[in-house]
Amino acid sequence: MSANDSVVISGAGLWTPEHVLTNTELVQVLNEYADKFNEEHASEIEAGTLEPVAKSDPDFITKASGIRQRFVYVKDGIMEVDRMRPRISERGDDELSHQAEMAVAAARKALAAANKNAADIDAVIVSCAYTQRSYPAIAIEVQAELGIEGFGFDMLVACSAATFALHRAYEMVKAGTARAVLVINPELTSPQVNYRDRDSHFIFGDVATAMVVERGETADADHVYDILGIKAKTVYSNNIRSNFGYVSRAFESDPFGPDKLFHQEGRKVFKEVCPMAADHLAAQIEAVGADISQVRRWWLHQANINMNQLITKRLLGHVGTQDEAPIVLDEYANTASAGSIIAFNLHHQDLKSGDLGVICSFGAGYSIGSLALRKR
Ligand code: CO8
Repeated sequence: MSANDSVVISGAGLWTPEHVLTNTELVQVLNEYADKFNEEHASEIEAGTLEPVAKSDPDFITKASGIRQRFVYVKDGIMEVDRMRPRISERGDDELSHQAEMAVAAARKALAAANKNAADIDAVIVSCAYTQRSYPAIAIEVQAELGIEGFGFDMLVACSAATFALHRAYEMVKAGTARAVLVINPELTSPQVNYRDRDSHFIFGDVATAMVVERGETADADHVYDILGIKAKTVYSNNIRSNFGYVSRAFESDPFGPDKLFHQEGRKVFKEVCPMAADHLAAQIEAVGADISQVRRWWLHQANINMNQLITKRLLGHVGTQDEAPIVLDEYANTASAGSIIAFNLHHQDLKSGDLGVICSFGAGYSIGSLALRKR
């Protein structure tokens, strides 16, 4: 492939919130809530008409997931037993929205890494698990804040939002409908986390990532990756679900009840998604004419360390090392679609010219998205 017809990732950016929430802190507030709730409802629980709130355990969390802490956009409110949700200040229509602020911070870093400015970009895609409103699109607000001409739009594909948006950017640049595209993933997950549910209170963290996709011939950054191939797959599953949406207002049920927050059948997800992801990755490598043993780095989705170990074992015949398949979820937790992009951000500069790497996401939908890359 010559520089003339290649499409590349030429810059990546990562914005990390300043607030850390440890497993111990999360468990402390959940267990305090459980004691309070169970005491207040002792008679119903004893009569068998109400389930007690189950307590959590920091050792379980680390062992079951590999997560040790997460970053949150706003910590205030989460640790209050009578609230247990972030206290995010509502902003006026003429102020930059929270999610756009996160997005802009990551986008500026990606633009700097790609050696590009606003005038070089023709399109902005904001792609993540949730947008804080439906319209105007967050991407258009980001576009205005950065002074970019052209167009922007939002995309939602849960855990695969980042990879699927990179696919669209690749296609736009390849088709010539945009010279360069800014793909941004402001993952503000904490407002959707049920901090009262031990099965899921530890899973998510907040972050924003961004990437610049452009034509090979215009790229002049220090670290440029040719996109050799892209691959996507979706299979409908209810095992990871949130029923929150604009229709919630019209239902008779609580618009913020447990089913309107993130919930999942974690064990089923683990069992079903791991083989799908391993097969997908093998097919992605084969499709670009390479062999698994030639892949220098795997930037995998970051939901659970045991999942990543199982997938790399199946692919490589051994559990991938930190050098082969870096883990970032111990520090960041699951950041929805941004996980594999965080891994890329933190672990790509050491690759040498000609080295192959793969970005891959897997999760809700189910959805799997990958990109095979070669360092220039
Ligand atoms: N403390 C103590 N015990 C616990 C806890 C806890 N916190 N949680 C569960 N237990 C108990 C269970 O109740 C169960 O008890 P019992 O045996 O008596 O029933 C026991 O521990 C074992 O539970 P599990 O079988 O559920 O434990 P696992 O070993 O399977 O670990 C995991 C649970 C970590 C959830 C694991 O199954 C997992 O990671 N699965 C993969 C899930 C996954 O990857 N999901 C993707 C979700 S992300 C995504 O798709 C993006 C969505 C959009 C973003 C949303 C943003 C908010």
